[in-house]
Amino acid sequence: MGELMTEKHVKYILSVEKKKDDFESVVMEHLRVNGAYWGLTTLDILGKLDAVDQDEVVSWIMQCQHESGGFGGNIGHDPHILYTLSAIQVLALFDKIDVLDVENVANYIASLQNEDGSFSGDMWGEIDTRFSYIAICSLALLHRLDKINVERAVKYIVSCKNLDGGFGCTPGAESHAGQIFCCVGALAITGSLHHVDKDLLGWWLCERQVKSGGLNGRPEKLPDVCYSWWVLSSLILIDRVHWIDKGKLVNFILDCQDKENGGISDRPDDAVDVFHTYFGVAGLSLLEFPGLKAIDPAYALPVEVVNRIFLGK
Ligand code: GRG
Repeated sequence: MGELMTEKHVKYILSVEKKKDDFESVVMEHLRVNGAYWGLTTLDILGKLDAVDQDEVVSWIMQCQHESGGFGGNIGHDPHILYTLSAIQVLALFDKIDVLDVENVANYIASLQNEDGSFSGDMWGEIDTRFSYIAICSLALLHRLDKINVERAVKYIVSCKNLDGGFGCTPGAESHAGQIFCCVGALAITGSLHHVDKDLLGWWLCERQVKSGGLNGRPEKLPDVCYSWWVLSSLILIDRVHWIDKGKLVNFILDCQDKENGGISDRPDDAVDVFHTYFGVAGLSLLEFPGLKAIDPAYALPVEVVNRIFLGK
């Protein structure tokens, strides 16, 4: 088995946090709350979350909240459900969900549910099963699933199921591994996995593994480290992860490391970024790579954080 450059990845994540005006930082400006979730969860899985100043992070996250209860991607940005989940997840990492006005946040999320059970991402109304997952995951973490109509939310997700066993972003849309994670994750959280044809979906998902050992997101596409998360977590949730070659996938992820400066890229020899570093490390955690904390495949948070929230330990 190859080596995971843990110290270098920690250094890389910490250096990205400090840079404010290089190209990547400017491009990431509106996604900063998502970036915080990716970077901090990576540090936690690597056992290095204490390398950051938690009070500083929590105070900044809270400044990204809008009076509606939702969070923007950065201070002064409009709220969106995408950043709201990341903000809750970051607070969960630090065991700080109690700084939230939970009622206000839960009301914001519930206000985005539509008549047919689907969710919009924000006030402008785009609908996508990503937002269904985010609403369900966020409200579950806040213990406020009772704020929405779960039955209709599940019915909408099931209406996005395709003949190949996969799921798309809206009814009739092509199956895509990212959307499959969202739909399977939401069905798992709501105890509704009986709606999934596990053998059919498992077959589609394990077909995502290509010769190099990496996974793609749909047929005929290139492999990308991020699908190590979207595909693997789904396979684990439907109990079919033994259908792929885990060793080959581990090697593919390790080959995507920048062994000198840290960070992980989408494919070997490409430029690294925080998104792929997170999904590479999270994928290795799902593959039970030695030395990493376990991550929960439905909540995308370390298992110990999920246990603290749901089991109080
Ligand atoms: C908490 C982990 C977590 C997620 C929150 C935002 C979200 C919920 C889920 C996103 C799911 C998704 C759609 C992932 C796919 C991301 C991606 C790499 C899209 C690229 O799509 P294409 O079509 O790429 O550009 P391909 O690989 O098909 O060529």
